[in-house]
Amino acid sequence: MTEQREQLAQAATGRHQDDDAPVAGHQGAPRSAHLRRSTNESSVEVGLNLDGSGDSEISTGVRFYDHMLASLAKHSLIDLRIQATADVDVDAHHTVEDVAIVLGDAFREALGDKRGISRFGDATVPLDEALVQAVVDVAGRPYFVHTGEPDGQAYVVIGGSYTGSLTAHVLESFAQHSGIALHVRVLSGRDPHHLVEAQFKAVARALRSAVALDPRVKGIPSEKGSL
Ligand SMILES: [Mn+2]
Repeated sequence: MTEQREQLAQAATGRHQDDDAPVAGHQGAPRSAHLRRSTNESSVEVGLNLDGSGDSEISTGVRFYDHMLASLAKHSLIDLRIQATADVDVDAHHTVEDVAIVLGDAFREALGDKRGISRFGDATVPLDEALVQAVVDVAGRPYFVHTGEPDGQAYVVIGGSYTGSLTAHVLESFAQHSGIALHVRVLSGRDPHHLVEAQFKAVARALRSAVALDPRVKGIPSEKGSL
């Protein structure tokens, strides 16, 4: 399998500076990334701005996934531009996974050295009967814990092509490639659509807190000195 990733643009601020140097956001430059990845199975392009307002323009060929990614953008305040073409005639799986991979790579790229960020985020979000808690540590060490989906959720098909098992797969791929520790606990819920959407919204709100620039944070928020 060939893989080509091209970095088209990046926010080139806030890196290789002293710990007390101003962070990117404080200088007014957006923390952003634009990545492209092509394989024999998919072609994915992601533009991302952490300092956005939740705008999105998303086309993956899997409409329910578009809906989830738009929700992720809206509630994280991260602007997202995602274009993907893939073998959806085979299955939605490659599309969904590969978009999550590039999204994670773009997220990590946009964060740079993580200077000035809050680092942790914790959100509990309801969607009618569904309730989900997401906790994030933008630690540079990938980890994913996923609990609580009701029996059968993994096997439901939503919108004709999105299989329930993809939710955990997306979140794990994103955590691995963005370098975050991500815990997602489904606390309650019944409707398959709500169960997925509440997870994306909870993750969005946790990410929003974690990547927020805190003016009281001096440099990189780690005793170790790097994340
Ligand atoms: Mn919905």
